[in-house]
Amino acid sequence: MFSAQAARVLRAQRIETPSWAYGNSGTRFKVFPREGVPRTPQEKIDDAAKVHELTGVAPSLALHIPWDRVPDFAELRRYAADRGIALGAINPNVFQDDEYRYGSVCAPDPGVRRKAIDHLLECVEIGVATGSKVLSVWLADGTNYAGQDDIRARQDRITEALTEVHDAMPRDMRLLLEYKLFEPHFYTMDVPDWGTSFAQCLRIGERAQVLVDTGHHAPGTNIEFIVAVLLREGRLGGFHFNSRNYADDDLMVGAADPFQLFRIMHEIIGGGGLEPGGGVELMLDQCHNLEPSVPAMIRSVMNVQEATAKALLVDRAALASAQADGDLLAANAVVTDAFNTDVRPLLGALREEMGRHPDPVAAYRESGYQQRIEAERGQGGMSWGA
Ligand code: LRH
Ligand code: MN
Ligand code: MN
Repeated sequence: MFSAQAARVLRAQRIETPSWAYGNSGTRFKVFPREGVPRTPQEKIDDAAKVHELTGVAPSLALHIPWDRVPDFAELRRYAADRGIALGAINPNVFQDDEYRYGSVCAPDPGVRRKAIDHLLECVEIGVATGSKVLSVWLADGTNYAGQDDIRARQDRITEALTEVHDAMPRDMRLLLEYKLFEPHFYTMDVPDWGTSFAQCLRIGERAQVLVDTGHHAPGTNIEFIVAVLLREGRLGGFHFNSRNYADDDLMVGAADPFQLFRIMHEIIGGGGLEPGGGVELMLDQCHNLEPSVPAMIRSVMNVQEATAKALLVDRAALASAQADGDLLAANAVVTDAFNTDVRPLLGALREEMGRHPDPVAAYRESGYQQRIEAERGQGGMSWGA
């Protein structure tokens, strides 16, 4: 049984799905189009609403601009609200225009930097119209060769640009700065790791925090350690959850290494990140190259829920006492016992209490939604990045 406290946390948990995961995606070798993929941002909202209807814990959708550009964002917000969906993080895109060849806010050319900053400022405005409280900034900026540009000057340019954006945000909006070790650049990325993001956030302002995309680290990086340290500093803004076997694979969260996801949730809970007002955004950032997106999203949301439920089962009193006694085997057993518990029946019961089907994937199959969208939308859906 879950404790009353654990059940409360699970009921209150919110997992945000990304608009781009509902579109077609693939690799640079091939995008295999799928049937039933959304043709418009509105249809992405329809799919997100289905995921929320069946899981009960995914009530918001992150947008990527300009991929999700519409003439009237206030109207899109109303369209979403009518379907029980809020518009979540706004992800500006400063990596796909020809001008960004040598970077966006880090570019040596001040005109290019201005263009990038203006886009970020426009995204703040869009966020005001959509009711979004998070601006998720990922910079593709970097260099490919030693000496290509001045590393420290580029850091200064980030601080200058993002301070301007930060100061233009309404008081209740946060700027989350995402880091990525490599790609698209292969000598330096300008924000390659949590240390750089953290150092920038300290200079940018109080409402700047670090965004951890689980696929953006060197193999073997201890992500939960990063989580613990950032939470302690009050600078863990949130996650882009996904799974990776090699690099930025963007596979379904919890697929490749459910134990890592559990360890991350254990640290988030330990640091108070899931308490009311804890401020840690649990967002997914995935691509579905082969599998249909809606059931894959449902599965992903369930994977995060399962990892959370297991982390909530950790007997923290027993853990603290084993740690105080220096009994590392007992301490480790407390953690692994929780991980090895099958929480699926408990979560099924909780969903029933919340008026949902205990098995959202089965409910999706029974709903006929997939057949309906395939018939209605055919193969002409939107692609990732367009
Ligand atoms: C970069 C990234 C970033 C982008 C998204 C599409 O690899 O993780 O979050 O916005 O992919
Ligand atoms: Mn990401
Ligand atoms: Mn990524």
